[in-house]
Amino acid sequence: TPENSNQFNIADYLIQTNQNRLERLAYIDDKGTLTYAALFDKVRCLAAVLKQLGVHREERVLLLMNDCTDWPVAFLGAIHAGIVPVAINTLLKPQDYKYIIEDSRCQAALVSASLLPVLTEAMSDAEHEIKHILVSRPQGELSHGQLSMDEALAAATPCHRPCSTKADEPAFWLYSSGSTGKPKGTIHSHANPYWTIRYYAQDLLHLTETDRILSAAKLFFAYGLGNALTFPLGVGASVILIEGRPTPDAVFDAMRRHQPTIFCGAPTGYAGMLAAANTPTRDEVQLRMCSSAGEALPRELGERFTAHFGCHIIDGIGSTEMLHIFLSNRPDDIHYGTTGKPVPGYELELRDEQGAIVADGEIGDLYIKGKSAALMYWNNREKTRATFQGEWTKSGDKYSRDAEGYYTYAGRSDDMLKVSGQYVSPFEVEATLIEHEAVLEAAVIGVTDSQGLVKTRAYVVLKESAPPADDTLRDALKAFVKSRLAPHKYPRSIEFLEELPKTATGKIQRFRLRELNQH
Ligand code: 3SK
Repeated sequence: TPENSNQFNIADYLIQTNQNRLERLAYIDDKGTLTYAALFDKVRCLAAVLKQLGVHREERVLLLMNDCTDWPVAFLGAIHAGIVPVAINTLLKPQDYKYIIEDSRCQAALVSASLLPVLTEAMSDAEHEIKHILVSRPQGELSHGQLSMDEALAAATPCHRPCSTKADEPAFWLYSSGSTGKPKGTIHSHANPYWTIRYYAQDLLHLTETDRILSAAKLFFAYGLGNALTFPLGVGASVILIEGRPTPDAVFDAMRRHQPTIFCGAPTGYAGMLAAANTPTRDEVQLRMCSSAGEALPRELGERFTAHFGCHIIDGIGSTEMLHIFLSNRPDDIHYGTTGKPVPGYELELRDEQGAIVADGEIGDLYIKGKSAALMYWNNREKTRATFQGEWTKSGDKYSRDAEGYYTYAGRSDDMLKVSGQYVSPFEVEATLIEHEAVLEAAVIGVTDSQGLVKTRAYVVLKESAPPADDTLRDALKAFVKSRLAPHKYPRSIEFLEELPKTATGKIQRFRLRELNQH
């Protein structure tokens, strides 16, 4: 392990950890199941396929795949060979993929058949060539340069020797978005998942091999990657994967069919589950515990969920930069409305603008010290320095701590909004809205709804030539944003104004817009 050796390969570690569980079920997806033995055989074959294609240690491969059993095969197979998977969001637009292809300079791509068209469009425009494409679950004929992942695995001789990587060597990347600029390739080492398994999955959640885990958060999110890959494999548990959108119906269907003991989601998803018409009763499911992250869990929502299902939601906060959760409630110490206390293994500080530690009850910027911090952002020294400050990582969140040591969320220190568990940059949405022919100016803020959850609201000033300011135009503007940005970024409500409140120097006064929503 990274505790006693500098040589460490996280894929090999997960394989060795489960040698006495080879006949147990590792994954269940919409199409079938994989035992641990079958998973590891495919991982070793995938490592062989990539090497055979000429991909070398330390080179990147794009992983653009819906949640299915091929995802952990691709991720761990690459890592086993010392090749670095770049796991990316499946809901982005061609221009986003073009940027990531050029930024990461990946040599190969592992892609779901349904995502091939968007990837192909991005590739046709990109100034870097992806040489090989492995298609998961192809439908019909493949083009030149594309291989069926299944066929390639079937033809391969498994590679039994893992690449002898170092604990601190880059193992995989995730992309992290900020309020300005392009998403940042966040580089994680082989050791990082080991620490999150130990500190959070084992010591805090007490996951065991008897658990069956269902995560609404997809595997390409850091939250989902821990929930549905490194944690379960770290303890020998089983995972249920949903390939499509994790709507309440899809989640309930998976719960009724496969009876997870642990469910991981975000607050907006929990609110949707409780509001649904067909919410299962507590006796129809076998949940023993749930986890929440992505946005603060309102107290009332946590209490209502527990009253219905009879189990707790363990609310915590993590980040792509820290890989997983570093501040959390504990199964035996739930304080709904707070994010709990630091996960043992992590140290937290709340600092004022001069860097001094704030007193209890005061709001400060959250800094984290812990072993799972990313190595750096790729090709971005300025943002690397601003975020990874020696042993401390700046989270970008504001918190206060009470006298008993419980932390309460107080918003972001940048302008980012967290909506349905995902980041939204108000500037990106504003820049897109003003590309619409009817829009003169736009300002986007977060508004808290009746359940305590943040939704984006756009304030729009129309051009004189614009059509009437009505619901038809509102729908058209929402559709316009959805057509250009990832779907979670569209404004949930739009208000029309004669002008935006501005300072004498022309800066939009967002606080005045926020005041419009304080009743
Ligand atoms: O959103 C979070 O709180 C989170 C949790 C775990 C891993 C990554 C993130 C962003």
